[in-house]
Amino acid sequence: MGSRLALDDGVYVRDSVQTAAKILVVGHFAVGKTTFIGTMSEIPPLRTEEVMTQASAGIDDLRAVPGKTTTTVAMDFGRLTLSERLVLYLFGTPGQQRFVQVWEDMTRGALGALILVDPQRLEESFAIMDLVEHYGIPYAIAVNRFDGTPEHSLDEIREALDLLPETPVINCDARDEKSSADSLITLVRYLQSRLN
Ligand SMILES: Nc1nc2c(ncn2[C@@H]2O[C@H](COP(=O)(O)OP(=O)(O)O)[C@@H](O)[C@H]2O)c(=O)[nH]1
Ligand SMILES: [Mg+2]
Repeated sequence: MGSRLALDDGVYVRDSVQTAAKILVVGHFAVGKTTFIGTMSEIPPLRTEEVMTQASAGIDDLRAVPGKTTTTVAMDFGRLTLSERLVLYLFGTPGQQRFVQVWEDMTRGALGALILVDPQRLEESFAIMDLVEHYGIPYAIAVNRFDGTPEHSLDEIREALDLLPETPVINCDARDEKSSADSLITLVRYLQSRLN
């Protein structure tokens, strides 16, 4: 009965699932983390956003995103059953420096990270990459191209971010289910290849 329910409404994890992996979805302010987890999660995503306060003045640069009035203070959370046997728990983690304690907690037990980058604001991704590397978490780069963004090739982005040759770099539209799923699959394959 339980498994029938699970397949019917997707609320419960299927009986066949053997592995649950904790994956971080990280990136600088307004790069698309909440959108990505909202697109991918099969359960209603948990969001903790609040109207930006004085604390974020000067840290969250709103000039690049007019109309954005909230910022994620803690995290987004979602779940995705990737195959019969593998379920991913997605944790969207803010990059702002004032959330260092959140990072300490979030990185514990994380298998890998998907780092979302905006090609127009690449320099803002360095601090995030430093944090992920500091915690020793393997990662893939998902290039979230916002409308009107000039085309940079993935090789140009790889060079600008000074990535290792094996680090996966993929295009990703966080609003699109297939595109977002492809980037997660790329990350999971990379993580698996490191285990072999
Ligand atoms: N064009 C485009 N806009 C996006 C994409 N992903 C997110 N957005 C928009 O960018 C803004 C910031 O996204 P959000 O998910 O809140 O960013 P977060 O701060 O990283 O959680 C929102 O208005 C989204 O609708 C994308 O892939 N392409
Ligand atoms: Mg957010």
